[in-house]
Amino acid sequence: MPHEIDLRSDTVTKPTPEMRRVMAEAEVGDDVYGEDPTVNRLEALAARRLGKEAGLFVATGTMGNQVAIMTHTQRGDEIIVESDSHIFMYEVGATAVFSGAQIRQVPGAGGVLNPSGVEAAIRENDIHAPRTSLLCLENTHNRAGGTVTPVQRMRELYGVAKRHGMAVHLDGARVFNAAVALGVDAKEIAAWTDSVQFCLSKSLAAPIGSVIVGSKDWIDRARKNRKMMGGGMRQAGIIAAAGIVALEKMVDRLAEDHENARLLAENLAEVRGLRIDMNTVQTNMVFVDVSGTGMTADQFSLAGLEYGVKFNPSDPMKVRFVTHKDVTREDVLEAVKVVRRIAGGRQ
Ligand code: TLP
Repeated sequence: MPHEIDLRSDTVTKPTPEMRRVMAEAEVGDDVYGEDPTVNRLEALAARRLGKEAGLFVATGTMGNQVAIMTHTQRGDEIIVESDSHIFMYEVGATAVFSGAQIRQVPGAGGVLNPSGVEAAIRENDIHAPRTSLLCLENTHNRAGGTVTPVQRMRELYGVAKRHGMAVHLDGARVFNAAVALGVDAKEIAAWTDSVQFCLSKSLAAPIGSVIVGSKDWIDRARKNRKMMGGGMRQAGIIAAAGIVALEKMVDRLAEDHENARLLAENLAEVRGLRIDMNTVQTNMVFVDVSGTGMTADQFSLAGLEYGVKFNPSDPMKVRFVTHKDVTREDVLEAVKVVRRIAGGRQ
């Protein structure tokens, strides 16, 4: 039986041996008292890497985004997000529950928002209108295909938000993928935001956790909101230790995942019945329209499972493949063979 090839998400990455070792040996304390030296080290490192004053370790990307939204908004505010953003699509309506804010969806092109589209959605100062207080960006953009918003566009969007007195939060679950794809330091992306959430547990392969970064004052307030959400963890240095390795050792290798995604996309694009928008293949994701095979995305994914190749349906007719550190070039070529076999089955 060949080994399983898991392309469902980069969230499936296993911690490296070094991560496990530093977890076992981590110096810890009670983080609610601010006394966990390893958490403090991770938060300071994360802030430095993103060019912000302070950081806050949170359990998940969802928690990071929601603590950030809550810290930026008041109840009844409106926030602008890209129509297909993770915050809107996949966070279980949390913005309504925790922040009492309503979401205004603005469509982007390939996940990239247009400054004039954002500006048009900002509410007038009218007695009937909610206050538009926050713009949320997503870089890389998951549902658009792992697409990248260039630094110049981040800057333009930030300019629009600032002209209207709004804050900018970046859902940077995969901001280091964006930085590697753009060939820039992640700081250059983060410069055009007030806060960033990034995940340690996705392409950077840590087992748990995200960090939010921002100004010192903003992080102080976010820390209180995290506590309210039940996210005040105690000897969290055990997991923060792996996060430090993730930031120090796992960023530079992301280019390899991007090459593997490109290789996968180029090969799958040749398979009859499959359609891929190659323009969207910019980082570690490949979205494939399977409608030409006569199968639904669910059926297609189930067929993959039978051959030990896992990938997720993302839409009724689309499947998503994500490359990551536990998938080699050989695995990618093996997955191509399997997918070709499945696609051929109904022709
Ligand atoms: N994304 C997951 C699923 O929830 C879809 C995945 O497999 O890609 N922002 C972005 C852009 C994300 O892609 C995700 C997770 C999150 C936030 C949330 O992170 P977690 O899962 O840690 O809450």
